[in-house]
Amino acid sequence: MITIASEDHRLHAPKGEFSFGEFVPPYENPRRVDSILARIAETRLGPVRPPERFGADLIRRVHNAPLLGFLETAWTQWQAQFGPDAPPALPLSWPVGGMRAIEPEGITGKFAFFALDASTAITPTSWAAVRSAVDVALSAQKLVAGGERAAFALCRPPGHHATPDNYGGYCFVNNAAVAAEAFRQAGAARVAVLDVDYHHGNGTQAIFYRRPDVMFASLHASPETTYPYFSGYADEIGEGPGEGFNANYPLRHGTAWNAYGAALDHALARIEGYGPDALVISLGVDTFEKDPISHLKLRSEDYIRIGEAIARLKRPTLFVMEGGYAIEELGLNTVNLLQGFEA
Ligand code: SP5
Ligand code: ZN
Repeated sequence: MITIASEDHRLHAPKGEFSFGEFVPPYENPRRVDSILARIAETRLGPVRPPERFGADLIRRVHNAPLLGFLETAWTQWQAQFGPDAPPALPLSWPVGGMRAIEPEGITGKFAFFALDASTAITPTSWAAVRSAVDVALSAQKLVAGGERAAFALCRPPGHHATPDNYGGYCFVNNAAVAAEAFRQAGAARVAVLDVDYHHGNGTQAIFYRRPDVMFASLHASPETTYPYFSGYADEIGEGPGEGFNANYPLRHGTAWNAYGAALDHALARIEGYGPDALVISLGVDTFEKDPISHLKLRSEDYIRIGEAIARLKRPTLFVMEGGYAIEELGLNTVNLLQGFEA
C-alpha cells in the first residue's frame, strides 16, 4: 500500500496541553509519525511519497469562513496581544448554555468562541502543518479515486474532531471529511466514513449530519465518560435528508475484542447495505490497551482483524490517520491494521 506523508507535520509541535488541571507535554506530537514511518519501513508495507499541493476549495466546503479566518491568523493576533514571549495559545472560557455566541473582536474571546477545549494549542507554524495534512489526505484520495484499491494518508495533526465551526481535540481541519468531499467531487455518488478512533468523530458527524450522500459510522468510548462528551450517543441517527445515515456505537470503558468486533461487524453491515462507492477510514489506534489517554482494551493483533474486516467490504478505501498515543506500539498497531486489510 502506498503511504502519503509530509515532513511539514513537524511544524505543529506545541509545548503542551492542559490535562485535568496540569500543563503536560502533548500526547499528540511529531514522534507519532516517526513511529508509524519506522514500522512501514520495517515491514516494507510499500512506498512513502510526499503530497501534492491542493487549493482551499474543498476545505471551504467542509468548514465555514469564520473558523478558517481564525485558524490562519490566530497566532499573529495572539502574539500582537501578548508579545514575543506569548503563552500557549489556548482558550480558558466558553460560550455555554444560552450565552450570546457572537464572535468577539478580541483574540482571547475568539479562542473561547472557536475552540472545543484547552488541549489544542496553536503555534506560529501550526497552520502550515494543518495545510500539509490536508494535502496528504487529498493526495492519497487522488490515488484511490484514480484506481488504487487503497492508500494510507499519514495525516498529522489529526482531523475528526474539527466541525464546520470549531477546532479541538488536537484537530484543526477535518482531513477525512475533506477527502470524503473529494470522492464526491470525483464522481462517487455515495461515500461512507468509518471512524475507529477511540474518541467520537464529532466533527465528521456534524459535517455530514444532514446529508444522505456521505454516511458516517463511528465506534468509540461512550460520551457518558469520554471526550468529546457531548456527541456520540447511539440515538444520533442523522437529521432531515441525512436521517438514517449516521450510526454511532458507543462502547463502555474496558471493552475488548469480543464486544468491539461485534460492534464493528454491525457497523460494516450497515455500510455494506448503504453501498458506498468509496470508503474513508478515520484510523485511530487509541483503542489500544496501553494507550495513555484511553480506556479500551484492544491488543496489537486485534488491529489485523479490523483491517481484515474492512477489506471484506471490497470498496476503494482511503485510510486517514487520526489518534493513537502509545508511541512505542503506534507504528505496530497502525501497520497491523493496514496489513490486515491487504492480506
Ligand atoms: C484525535 C484524537 O484522538 N483526539 C483526542 C482528544 C482528546 N482530548 C482529551 C484528552 C484528555 C487527555 N488527558 C488524559 C490524561 C491521562 N492521564
Ligand atoms: Zn482519539
